[in-house]
Amino acid sequence: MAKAPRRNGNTAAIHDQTLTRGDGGELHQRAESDGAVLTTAQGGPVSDDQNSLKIGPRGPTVLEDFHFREKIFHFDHERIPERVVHARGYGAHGYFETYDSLAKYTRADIFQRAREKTPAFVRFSTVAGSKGSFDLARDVRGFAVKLYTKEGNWDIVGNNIPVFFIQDAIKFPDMVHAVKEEPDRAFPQAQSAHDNFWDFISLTPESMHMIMWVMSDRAIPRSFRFMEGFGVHTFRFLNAKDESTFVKFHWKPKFGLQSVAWNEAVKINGADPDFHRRDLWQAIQSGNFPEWELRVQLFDQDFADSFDFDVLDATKLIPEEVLEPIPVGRLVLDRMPDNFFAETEQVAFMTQNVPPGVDFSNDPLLQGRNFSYLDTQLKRLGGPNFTHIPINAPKCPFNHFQQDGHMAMRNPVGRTNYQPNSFDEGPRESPQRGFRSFADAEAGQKLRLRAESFADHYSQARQFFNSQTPPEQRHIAMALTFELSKVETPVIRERMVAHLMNIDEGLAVTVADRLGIKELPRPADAAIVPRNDLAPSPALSIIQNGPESFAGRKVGVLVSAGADAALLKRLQSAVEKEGATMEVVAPKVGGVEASDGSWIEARHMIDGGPSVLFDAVALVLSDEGAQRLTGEAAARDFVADAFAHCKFIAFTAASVPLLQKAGVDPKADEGMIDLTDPKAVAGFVESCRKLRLWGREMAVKL
Ligand code: HDE
Repeated sequence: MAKAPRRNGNTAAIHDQTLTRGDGGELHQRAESDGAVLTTAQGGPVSDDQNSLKIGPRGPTVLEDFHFREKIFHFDHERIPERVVHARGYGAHGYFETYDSLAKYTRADIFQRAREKTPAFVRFSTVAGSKGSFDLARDVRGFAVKLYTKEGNWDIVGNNIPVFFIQDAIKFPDMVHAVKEEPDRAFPQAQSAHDNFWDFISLTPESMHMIMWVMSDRAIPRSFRFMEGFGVHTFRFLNAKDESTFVKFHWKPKFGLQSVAWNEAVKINGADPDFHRRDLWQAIQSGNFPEWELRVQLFDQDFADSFDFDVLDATKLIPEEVLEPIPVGRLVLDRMPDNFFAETEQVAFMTQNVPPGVDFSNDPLLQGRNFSYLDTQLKRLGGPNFTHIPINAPKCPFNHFQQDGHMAMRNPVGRTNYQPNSFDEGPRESPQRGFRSFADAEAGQKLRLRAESFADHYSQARQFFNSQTPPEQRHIAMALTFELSKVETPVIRERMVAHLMNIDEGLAVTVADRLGIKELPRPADAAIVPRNDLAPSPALSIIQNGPESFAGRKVGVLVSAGADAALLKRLQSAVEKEGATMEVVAPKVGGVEASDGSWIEARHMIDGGPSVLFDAVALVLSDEGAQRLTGEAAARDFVADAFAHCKFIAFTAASVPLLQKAGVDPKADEGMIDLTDPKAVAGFVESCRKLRLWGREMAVKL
């Protein structure tokens, strides 16, 4: 047997499943021959881990059994509080590579040298659901990046949506209470489609812009790899002369944007609740490293003063067409954590972690976050020494006089634990190298106020809607209808339609009609008349920012016994040439015998590999196989769903009976690709670059 792996010289060995036999005899022999003896946490060797210590074979367990007590005690305390928001998440390691020096704008060390590589850890998340919820909830995605710079950790704790629901941090607990499960019944889980959420939203007009994003396909991404990230707030860069430039951070995915259809999301949650996790895991493990480009929108006070909206208002964005984001570096994720708990669960992101040369703006949301993130770590990680946990520790030298507390792992040596001191011991502050805040002049009355400049709640919501392609606009209308149809209180539905009237009357009419609202409400009172003159911003659309490539995507091929082996080989090589992958779905997971007698391994049986798990599908069936599958609901669903979700479908002539039985016309549109023509394989992969044939949607009427 192979040697049990050891970690970092730790004696705790990870042993083979077969070692957990009832009597433990085999375990003894193997462990001893490997030199890895099971011990207690105190290091004491354990003689029997299968039976507790008893008085006689049928007698009581004795309190004296310290190994038993230690084992159960530790197990009882395995859980730490989940994050109050963003509980469900998945992380990976990687690096950030700086393109060119940005010294003109910032003195942050990370931006001083071209091609500098900085270690990074990223955690993606949903917001509303608890830790065990499913990945394809309609929700904002967290996009939190920790950069271990040479001047300390810099956390850009962002989302995949560039604006937020609220303008002032004091509303955050209300907003989160409203979206999470209702407190009396404890449902719905990981869903915004319920009364409390829409009640709060319909009473909070500042959330309308964000609501447009959350009802769009941005909230149901196909993969973490295919979504953007945004720092959301306006930050500052400070250069060596302490001159300030405002900055907004945008992460652009190398593989382009892509989302799924809502009907598909619902089914993915059933078929694979870990869809996003698995996707990231598979991509990184197979060496297809996800990548994003960091782009920055840089602007000065004059731009801020003349811009249409207040740059301190997190419900507004600066369109990329108005202020072009400049590429400054790339983020590559190339390694999964060794241990989910140690790294992804314990990682503590904090907005206030900024290096010298990066500073905050007065955005009242950011100001509130700078308190919350430190506070939350104390609760979750149990004490003030959470920076001693390896994932949170800086990777640069650090020296301070903080000491003691629960679980202190790094303890000072020597006599002086204060400064100034007479012994010339210990670190000293550095006015040159240390963090300096921008010396902005602040004045005013102390009041609980919302700036007048934050008062326009509809114009950018309208601009977002106007920037979408027709299919994307349809999806927004469908999402609003779906969500509001789950709201049991009619007045909340109507109040929402009244807000939509200020965003787009056509949208309001469609939603009202689909909800069965007989009389269209008056537009909601608006503090500022919504503007009509904001130019559409194509950067806000997913479809207009597609990759024009199928790289990183997945084809599911449904096969049966007697499938054309040569065709499958051609398909596989064309898909792989494109940088995509192919997975075989067969009646039995063991696989099928192909036409030439070769054996084709399958990845899924049909029930376990529904077409919602793939970006495109192919049917490579024999005459007999197709006939047989016409009688199987899972096979018919495979085809019908792929068609309904506007996917490209390639098929052999023999597969036509299954298409027909599933109600799909083999000649329905250009998304149906007959593989009879030998050139069709290449044509199929080329078509897949469009990702979806949204034009089909009107015919399908999902
Ligand atoms: Fe957070 N947020 N947030 N948030 N947030 C947390 O911190 C908070 C906001 C975001 O993967 C918590 O460690 C307040 C905006 C992400 O570990 C908590 C406000 C944006 C993550 C917290 C906001 C975010 C969090 C919960 C209103 C996008 C997950 C656990 C002012 C720019 C990070 C924790 C991870 C997590 C507070 C609003 C992003 C409670 C008070 C806006 C990605 O501290």
